[in-house]
Amino acid sequence: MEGFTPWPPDLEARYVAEGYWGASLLGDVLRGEPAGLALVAGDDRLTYAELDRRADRTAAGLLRLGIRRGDRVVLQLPNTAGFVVTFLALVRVGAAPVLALPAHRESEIRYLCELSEARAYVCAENDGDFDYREMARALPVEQVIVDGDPQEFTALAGVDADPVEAPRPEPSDVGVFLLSGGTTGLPKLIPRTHRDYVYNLEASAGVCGFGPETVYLVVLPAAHNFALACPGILGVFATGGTVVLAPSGSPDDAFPLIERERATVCAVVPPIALLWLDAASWSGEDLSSLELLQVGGAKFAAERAAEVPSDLGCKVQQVFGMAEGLLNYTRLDDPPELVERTQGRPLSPADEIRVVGEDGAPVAPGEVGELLTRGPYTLRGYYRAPEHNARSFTPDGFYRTGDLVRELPSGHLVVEGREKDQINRGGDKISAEELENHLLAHPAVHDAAVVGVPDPLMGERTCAFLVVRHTAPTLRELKDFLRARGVAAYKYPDRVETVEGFPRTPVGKISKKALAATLS
Ligand code: OOB
Repeated sequence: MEGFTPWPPDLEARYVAEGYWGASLLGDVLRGEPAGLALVAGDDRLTYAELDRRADRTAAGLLRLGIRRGDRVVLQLPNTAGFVVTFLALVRVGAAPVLALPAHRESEIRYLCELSEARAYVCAENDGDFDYREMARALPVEQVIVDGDPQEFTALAGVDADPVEAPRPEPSDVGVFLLSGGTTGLPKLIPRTHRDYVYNLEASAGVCGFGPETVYLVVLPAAHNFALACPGILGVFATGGTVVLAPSGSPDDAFPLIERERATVCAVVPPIALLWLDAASWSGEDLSSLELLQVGGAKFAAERAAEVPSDLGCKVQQVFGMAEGLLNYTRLDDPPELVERTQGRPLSPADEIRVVGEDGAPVAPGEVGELLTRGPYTLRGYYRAPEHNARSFTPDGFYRTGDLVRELPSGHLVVEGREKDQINRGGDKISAEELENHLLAHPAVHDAAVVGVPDPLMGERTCAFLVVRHTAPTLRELKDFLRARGVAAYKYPDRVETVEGFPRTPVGKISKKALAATLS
């Protein structure tokens, strides 16, 4: 595929020879007993046989609509059976889903459609007051498929036909596009091949002990890498367990489902883990089925991690991952100090890790430096982004994560901070530059600098420092302005501060450290 950077031939040969890359495709991950329960979503309860059949019929329906191997389709659905079925159908056809989050709005979705030259856009009817179909009218795609009342578009329920023989994708094809958290003006697309993503989810399922008895509750958006494949929904399917979809991570939604379905595992971001730790003491639900709480996406404090076994009655696992690839997990048999105080160690023996200083040379063992990595499931380049790739990778193909870490003798990593210009708001990533560009479009804004400020629940919240032309816009006005521009709500600033000018570093760059320091 044009715009995709493959692994060099020597590494490809090695990953195949050593068994990291096999011949399985993402569409073949349904490995449970045909009569076993695969998916619980709202009132839907689908066995493996039923889910398999629905995915096949939807795949045939997509083919009939003219969607083919090698196409891209922007997929934006909440945690519903429709998401799971459509994802499986697309990867079976070999049309790569571009996994948008339900929170994304026109600014993000239009860009994804344009960059990927998507053949189709799949959405729900609405998200609260927001009508996806109205947005879809303005999108540059030939076809819009709606899970629900389609209005003038195509209903997902009608994308249905008798299964037909069709060309299958190759394991080396791009199977799915994930979104990067973003550090530049626009988010990037991460191409994941069938074989690298299958390895990602199968190896993860092994490390996390998933099997036919696993009942996995999904509270994060299913389109997020963590919930999808670490080991996630696909890791459950590959090992024969049951996936239960929840609409959100709030204890009101999640706890009754844990009790009713006897959920054994769940993946959460730290703010959800904190809510659960609080709610467990007063909630009436029976959470005794829970065996493992995976926490990742942002740093989880050691003190809180230590409370999980006593307060929630299950093991905790820290997960330091990224859509770009590399996953670090604390292991189920790691001693408590490692589980509580580290963010895990790499999933694969073939993951290569370097911790480097500003000069690019490795730091002394145990010192803090930037984490660089390459391996059998870490991208070699963002999709159609040559200039950005030149900066994001070393000449020998290591991805520059922008994360500052310390490596322990055991190989476990401790995340110490970040070099990239990004805010991590409770696991949601916000590119400072992207938000600054939106703010600069406001007529009263002369200059903008966006920084993260520490927050006990979210880890960080977003503060926009503005140099204004005349009257300063209020936070309310800024949010309305961003909403009108079609920006996802999680990117709205939490706080706005007006300043005369920005502090600068010796080389003349805005000093975001100094700006952030003015708040404390
Ligand atoms: C996950 O993926 P992304 O792509 O949304 O974000 C990746 C970035 C990392 O580079 C790091 O800055 C941060 O999120 N991060 C963590 C962390 N897990 C991710 N920072 C500190 N501690 C952690 N445990 O966030 C993601 C993907 C797969 C599994 C889990 C998380």
